[in-house]
Amino acid sequence: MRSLSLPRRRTVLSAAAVATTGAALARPSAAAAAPALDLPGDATAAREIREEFVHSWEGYKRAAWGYDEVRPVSGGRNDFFASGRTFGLSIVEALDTLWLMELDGEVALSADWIEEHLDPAQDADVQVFEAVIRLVGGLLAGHLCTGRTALLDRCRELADRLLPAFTRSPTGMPYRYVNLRSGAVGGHTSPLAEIGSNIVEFGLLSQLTGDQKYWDAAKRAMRAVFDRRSALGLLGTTLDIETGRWTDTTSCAPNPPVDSYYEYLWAGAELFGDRELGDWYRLLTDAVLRHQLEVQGGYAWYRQVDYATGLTTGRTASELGSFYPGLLGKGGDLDAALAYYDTWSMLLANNPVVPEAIDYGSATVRSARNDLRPEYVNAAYDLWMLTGERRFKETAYTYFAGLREHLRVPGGYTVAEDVTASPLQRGDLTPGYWFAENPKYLYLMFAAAPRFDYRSGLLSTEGKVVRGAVR
Ligand code: DMJ
Repeated sequence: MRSLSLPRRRTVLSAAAVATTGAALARPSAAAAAPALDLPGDATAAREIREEFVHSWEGYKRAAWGYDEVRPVSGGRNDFFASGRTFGLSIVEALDTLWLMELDGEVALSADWIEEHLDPAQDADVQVFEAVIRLVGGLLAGHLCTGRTALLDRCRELADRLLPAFTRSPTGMPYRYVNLRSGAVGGHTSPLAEIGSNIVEFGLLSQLTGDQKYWDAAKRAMRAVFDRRSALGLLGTTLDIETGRWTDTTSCAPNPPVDSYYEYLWAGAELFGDRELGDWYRLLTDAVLRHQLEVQGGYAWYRQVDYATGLTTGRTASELGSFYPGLLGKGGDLDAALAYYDTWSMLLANNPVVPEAIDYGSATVRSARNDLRPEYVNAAYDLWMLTGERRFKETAYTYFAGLREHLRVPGGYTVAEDVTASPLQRGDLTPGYWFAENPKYLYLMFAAAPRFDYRSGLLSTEGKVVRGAVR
């Protein structure tokens, strides 16, 4: 196990944080996250980010057009959902990013491909969660951005084929897999993110079609999870969706595989004005802050605890959990948000490309991979949208520069197998979410994008524009 240098900093009590959490939080400071490089002007940064997006997009088009994902080093392709099947995932993921960046020829090419080739009735067992946030969300965003009704029609057909996962479940919590052709369902042990990250996409679909069934299915699943909280107000990690019993009672928020359940409580309340979802978010978040937040070395972390006792079971921090500062900020816990953002900025300052998971208790690396993930820069975008503070642009640009230096290859951008090796060991995949997320958050921060309403704009967990497209 590789060790990790986690610098300490002086702990300063934050009255607000102590009042709500009982923990001693370091007061967030711009100095703690000071970047090592100069920030170019906004227009220059936006141009650079757009160029890098186009570089990866052209790499995908050259080697893997029409397939789900590109392997940018070997020039190979990856089927994301099912072997031998394609949904053109990267095209669907990229569509609204292309539109925001005003790459209109590419928008037309992509939307045409989707209308002509994307088959939502394939004989494929797809993972419901991934299909909802990536494909349903991508088609919805594509429709909202371009106005093309065929994208909405395709989206509705796909959602109808996913619905048996919800309607055949005795608890309303969805099965993990559904066959798009036969409607056969499978996978009854499911983590919270997969059960409860549907309401943004399904709620929008209900609004756009006037058919309540999508919203009802998503809300019922979210309620079923909330109803199973412990007396402490904590949730576990996985449930048997047939019996309704917990199969893992560890509260691992804000890490995967529960992360976006919490995100969609807030987003559902925000997007649809659903007060119940907002109340659930508040109650569950208060419990996470009270029982899981701790300070080590002057930095804020979230330990894993048993949901019934609150006793510590682990001290892993996953890169996927670095979205949490953004959610905390949007939910009104700005002190806690800034403190956790500082933690991740410190990790970034010490590792130009951060590892996938660490154990902050033992200061060791749990997974040395980097999957080209967007969560840290998603938080930077959220906190910049909330506060307008320049330091979020600075740290976001530091993140961008690290990726450009280490993960850029002639065929686009790639994941890393080992960020602790010297030199860093690259892998061979551009994940579909890259086209939906990392460059979009960065671009929106620097570009003053005319097609995005910065006052009302809202992005899904997969970075899709679900509100604020200006046509
Ligand atoms: C994306 O698919 C989404 O952001 C999801 O919510 C979890 N993370 C991946 C990318 O890391």
